[in-house]
Amino acid sequence: MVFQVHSFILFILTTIPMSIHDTNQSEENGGHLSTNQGVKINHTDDSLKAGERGPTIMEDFHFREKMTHFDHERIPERIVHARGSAAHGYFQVFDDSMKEYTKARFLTDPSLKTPVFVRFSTVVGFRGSADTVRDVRGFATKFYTAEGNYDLVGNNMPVFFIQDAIKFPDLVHAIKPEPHNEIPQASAAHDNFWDFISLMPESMHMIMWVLSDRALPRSYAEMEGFGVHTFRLINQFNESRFVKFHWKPKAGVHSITWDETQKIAGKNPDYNREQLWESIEMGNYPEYELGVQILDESQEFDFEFDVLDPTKLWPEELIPVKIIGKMVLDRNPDNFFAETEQVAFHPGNLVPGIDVSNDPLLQGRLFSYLDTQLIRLGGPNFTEIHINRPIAEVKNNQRDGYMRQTVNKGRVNYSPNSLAGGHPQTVPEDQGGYVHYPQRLEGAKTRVRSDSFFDHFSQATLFWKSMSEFEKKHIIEGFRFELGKVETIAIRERMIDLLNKVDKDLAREVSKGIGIEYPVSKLMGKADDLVEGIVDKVAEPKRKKHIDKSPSLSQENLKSDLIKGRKVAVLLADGFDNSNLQSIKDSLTSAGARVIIISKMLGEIKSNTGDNIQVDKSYLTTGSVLFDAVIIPGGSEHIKSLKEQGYALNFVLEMLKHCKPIGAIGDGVELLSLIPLPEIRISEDDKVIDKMGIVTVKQAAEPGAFNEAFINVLKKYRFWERENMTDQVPA
Ligand code: HDE
Repeated sequence: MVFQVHSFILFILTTIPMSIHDTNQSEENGGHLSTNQGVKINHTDDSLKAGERGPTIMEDFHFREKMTHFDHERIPERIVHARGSAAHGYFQVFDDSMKEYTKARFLTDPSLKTPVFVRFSTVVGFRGSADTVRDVRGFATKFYTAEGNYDLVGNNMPVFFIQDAIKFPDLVHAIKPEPHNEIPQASAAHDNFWDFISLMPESMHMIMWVLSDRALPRSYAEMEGFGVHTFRLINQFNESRFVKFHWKPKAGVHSITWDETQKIAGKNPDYNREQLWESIEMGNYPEYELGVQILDESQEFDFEFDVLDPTKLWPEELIPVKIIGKMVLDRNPDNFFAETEQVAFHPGNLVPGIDVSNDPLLQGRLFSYLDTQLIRLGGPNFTEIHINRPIAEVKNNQRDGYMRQTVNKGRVNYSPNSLAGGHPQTVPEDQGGYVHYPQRLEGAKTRVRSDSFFDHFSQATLFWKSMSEFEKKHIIEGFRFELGKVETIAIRERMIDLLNKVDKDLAREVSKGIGIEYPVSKLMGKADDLVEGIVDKVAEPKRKKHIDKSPSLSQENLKSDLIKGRKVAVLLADGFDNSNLQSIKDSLTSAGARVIIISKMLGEIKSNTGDNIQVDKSYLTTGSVLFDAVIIPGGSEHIKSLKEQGYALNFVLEMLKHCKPIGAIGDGVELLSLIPLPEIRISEDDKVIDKMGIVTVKQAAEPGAFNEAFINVLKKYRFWERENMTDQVPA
């Protein structure tokens, strides 16, 4: 009996969300065309006119209703994070080990599969901007738990630009397009932003992240997520601990190059949106593990950073991440507007067992999100929109307002009451009522920042020192691009001054690329001259618990060798070797990768055995930047044609430059002779050669060895060492 009751509850918990969310759905198949009043329409292609060639008349209620609805189809886009893409899925903990720390059931009961809706976003660009800009990515998760909705509204970087929410409007004004001409779109590379940053030393740690490859994720499935702030976990004994939340992607953390991001923005501005959509449609579900870093209250002051400072991370080597559960995104939204656009997140959507800390950035967010939804979604009833509706029962005395959906029955809308038997009633804490953690608070009212928040550079330096050589190179190039776009020389100088406080090599290398003299003693203006107290207040780090290098910050250590979903281009012309193609195609597809046939024209092409195969994309409709690797099979006639196709050569050159795997079989190897491959040895016989991700075999008697070598390089993703030798590659 006990078992039956338990499984019945489970059944309810796992089925409720779907049934509640389904109530507003409208299927597209079947039915007749009607007005919003349900009146059937017999003609919708012409408006009602006075005579065949006469003016439209007012009484055309169908025209007016249709046009009025259309005129009001847009709602204000989000002030930040306007460009987003989302997916449904579920979250489940691995075991009940979190019981020691929290009473939140979805974090402690491994039998619960909590439905989630996750929205990924860029921050700066408008709703229609490109996906691949240099930017922070939003990673917001709504957990529809049985105890109410819990939102973890995070980013793909663990820190933030500013320490206090009151600076947020300034930060966003500075980074958005400049107000006089609304240029540039979705880019920080302009004077206003760097003017602000050069006067805001607290942003230096975040700036290092934003200038790193983390700002250029290959896909949403391959980036980490962070709750950023310190939150609290509260257990059943009302003991509080500090916590930071992490999402760890199962597919590893991978990025694309800056050059690719810009080309993709033209070739396919929906790059990340489409990847998310396609991978879910194909059953290749993005998966993440949830991790927590937990600190006892007694450890609050053990570290050189203040745990309340959102410009600081907790190095994983000092405070390990405990992996507690997994999230799988397995269903695409049915309707972009209804779900992705209307979803409303709020860091103050908490459930018993999770509470907030005094982080002054988080405190400000607790006001801002609810406030913004009122204007964005048109009033206080946005929680009734189906994507925002909790699966937990909602009962209170809140009534009316624009677009109210609930029909509250009965006469009582106040509390206390006797006429409704005192209902709805409050719930004691031990029965699930939310009670805020009774933290002791005292202090004089003051607008100051704690001295413990003033070490702005140590963790920026830690980040820099933890990077691999190629990651450092990318950061330097990133700064050269961003600051190179800044026209005001004094701003460039101030930035060099700030970078010098992070690392001298970094400042020197960046200055070389942007025409600023180094060392800083030669600078005309320094950040210190304009920012009061930056030097005296940069307190010597307090040398408490400390590390100089954090391997977990480098993407080099966060790779995964899963090749599921990787896209491999095969360049073909008539006369290609069909056995080469079929053999590598079978190996790649059985390992989960996708093979896409590219040729000059769409339609069919002929193999050397006379078989026709279908072309997936022409050079015109795609580009090398949209693929992870390229293969050139053999076939003398086909190679002769490819050699004469500039598009094909450029495709391979870009692959080379972007450090991606290149494979060539038989005569295919000849195509590589046309491109500069300094120091890269190419096969001249039946031996498979694999050099820096370029896998070749001139005589492919036995294809197995080539296929295996190629899959291995695909697992490695990129061969960054090639970057040092491809400066002369004309792509
Ligand atoms: Fe947000 N942020 N934010 N933010 N934020 C919004 O809320 C805000 C911050 C984040 O996919 C807005 O509904 C303030 C940090 C994400 O719908 C707005 C401050 C982090 C999303 C807002 C911050 C975030 C938002 C705009 C400084 C990472 C997209 C529309 C105190 C932890 C959610 C909206 C989605 C969206 C305010 C800083 C993450 C205006 C005032 C730090 C992922 O309310």
